[in-house]
Amino acid sequence: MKQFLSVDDVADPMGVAREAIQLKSNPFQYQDMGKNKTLGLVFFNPSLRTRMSTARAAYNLGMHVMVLNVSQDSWQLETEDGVIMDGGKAEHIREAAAVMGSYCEILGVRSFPTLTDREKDYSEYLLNAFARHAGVPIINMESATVHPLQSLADLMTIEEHAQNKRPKVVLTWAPHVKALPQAVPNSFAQWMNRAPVDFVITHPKGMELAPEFSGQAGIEYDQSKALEGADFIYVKNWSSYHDYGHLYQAREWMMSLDKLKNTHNARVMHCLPVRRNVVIDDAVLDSNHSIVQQQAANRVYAAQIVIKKLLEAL
Ligand code: AN0
Ligand code: CP
Repeated sequence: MKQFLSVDDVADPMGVAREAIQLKSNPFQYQDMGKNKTLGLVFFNPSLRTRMSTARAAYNLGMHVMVLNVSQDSWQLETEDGVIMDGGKAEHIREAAAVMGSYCEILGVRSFPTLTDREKDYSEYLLNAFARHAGVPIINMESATVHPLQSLADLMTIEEHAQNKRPKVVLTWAPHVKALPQAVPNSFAQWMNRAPVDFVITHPKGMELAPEFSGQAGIEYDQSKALEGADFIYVKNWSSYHDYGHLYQAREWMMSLDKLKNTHNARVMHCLPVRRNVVIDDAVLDSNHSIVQQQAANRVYAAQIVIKKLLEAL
């Protein structure tokens, strides 16, 4: 694997998820692989899981890790080409990415969308600038449009908990108080469309994801119909793609125990962080239906299999 920007860098998503599950039973099997190699983690936005699980994954492979919080620790970066840099931004992404690449064998980058300029966000200008100028493999730690490390951990978790060969997986929109990116649902849809599952997306009318991500998934606007017979329910808020960045409100879409009644004893998933009693009810998160903790724990092995494959291809 030369880079990990999206599912398109993965030939066999389920195969990689199974390899990650194997790693989990023997996480130090490859502890010499990363000797004298350094992973740089570059954050333009906050993170708990991605930051800690990706570092832990690198440590399991014997690597060193350096973290840079761009907004707090370093210079403000200009990302546009050809501009006169006489404003507040002291350094251009061209130099910054190349310099970071000279210090690290692999770089992870987290950069959320603006949610104001759809064309710019969906061009993935920042992630692509890193990929072009860093000169080393890039790991996407959630970009403007996708979060593939999360989706790989999600697929692992589904594989571990599946009770039948072809589970029904439902991605449901949920309320939130802030306008959030479409990256997690876009990415989840992409990975599910390439997995052996029956995949349905449910959301209020107007909250459709970009068609290049929802792909051939079934869309059902009636949440209770969509949830019938579900084995896995993936709960996530996202802001509007069509009315770009708009915060849609519909409290009745919150996940609650009564919505699980007509499911196949569904497991409930969320990438976290989750706002309790806004997105998912306490009673669900604190019940045996919830596998959010297992999902988060799997982030280590998702990152570890990706870093391992990148190290092997150096
Ligand atoms: C982010 C999002 O929805 O993309 C990160 C999720 C992993 N969530 C929030 O900002 C709350
Ligand atoms: N799920 C996830 O990526 O969490 P963080 O934003 O805390 O990294």
